[in-house]
Amino acid sequence: MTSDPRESGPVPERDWDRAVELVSAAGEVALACHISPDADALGSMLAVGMALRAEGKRVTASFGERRFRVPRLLRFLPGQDLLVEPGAYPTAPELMMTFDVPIADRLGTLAVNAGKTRELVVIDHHASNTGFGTLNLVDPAAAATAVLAEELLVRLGLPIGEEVATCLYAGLVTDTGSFRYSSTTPEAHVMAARLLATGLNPEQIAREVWDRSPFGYLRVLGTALDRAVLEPSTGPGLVWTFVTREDRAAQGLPYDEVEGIIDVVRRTDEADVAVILKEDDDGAWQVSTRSKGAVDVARVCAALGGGGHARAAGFTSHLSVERTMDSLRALL
Ligand SMILES: [Mn+2]
Repeated sequence: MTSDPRESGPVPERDWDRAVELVSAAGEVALACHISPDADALGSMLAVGMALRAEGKRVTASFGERRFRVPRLLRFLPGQDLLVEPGAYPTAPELMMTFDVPIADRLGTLAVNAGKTRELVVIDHHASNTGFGTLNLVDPAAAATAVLAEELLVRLGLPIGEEVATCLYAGLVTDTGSFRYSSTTPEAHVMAARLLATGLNPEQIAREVWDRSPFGYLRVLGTALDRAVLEPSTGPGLVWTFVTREDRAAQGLPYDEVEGIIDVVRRTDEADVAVILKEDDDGAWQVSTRSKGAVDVARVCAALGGGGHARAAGFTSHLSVERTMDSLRALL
């Protein structure tokens, strides 16, 4: 597996042409993004969905989770009336498109539908993408899937208004960490400028995705920080903590509200790698990892059944906290 995006290069022209042909010819399009959607996955999907619907196409959009629920911090995204529960999704759609999904597993229950579609167009920027589509528009050098979603809309000749732009901008701004991560290219800023010109509200988007939480979050954050452990001699330095179901239940905090804790933990100067284990409502541990660059956490997480990017990746563990950390330490 390569982690250097420069080795893969951009999407070939013939693949873009084929995508335009497929989408133009379709009367009905089924869209899907990865389970536990982030702003890039959901935003890219809704942006394309709204633009295609405005063209008169029948559009369905979803993600394959048994407990289908849009995370609270993404509910401001326009176009959510396109969403259907995975049970109401077309069983064998003629044309299906996936957004920000590196492997079919991350489609959750919709992987079954994807297996029955005639054409499966995969739009993604993960270097680890397995190319599970009949057509794969994958560019690991793209700062976000939203970059590729925008390009598709431009190539289709579809207008990008304020609502579509809001969804694309949410994906771009979160996947670049507000234009701070290594994915921040001149192209990313130029794209942001194009989107801002539609009149979208960057202050509102930033507040929704980063700067608000219920009060109970402060308590759970405090508990997680209290528990944080620094292991300077593990690999290039490790800092880690965990949040249990009980921690959240005591504050009435849903799972997706604790996603941002890793951004506090990863500040630690003495550690190159930061890890948080978050117990979900089913009792499984959702493990998020971040690296400052010395360790490719996508490879570490792939070895444990997960995936992601070199500097931000994750996996699911059904072991205890201690045993999960042991298997992680062994790989660091
Ligand atoms: Mn992404």
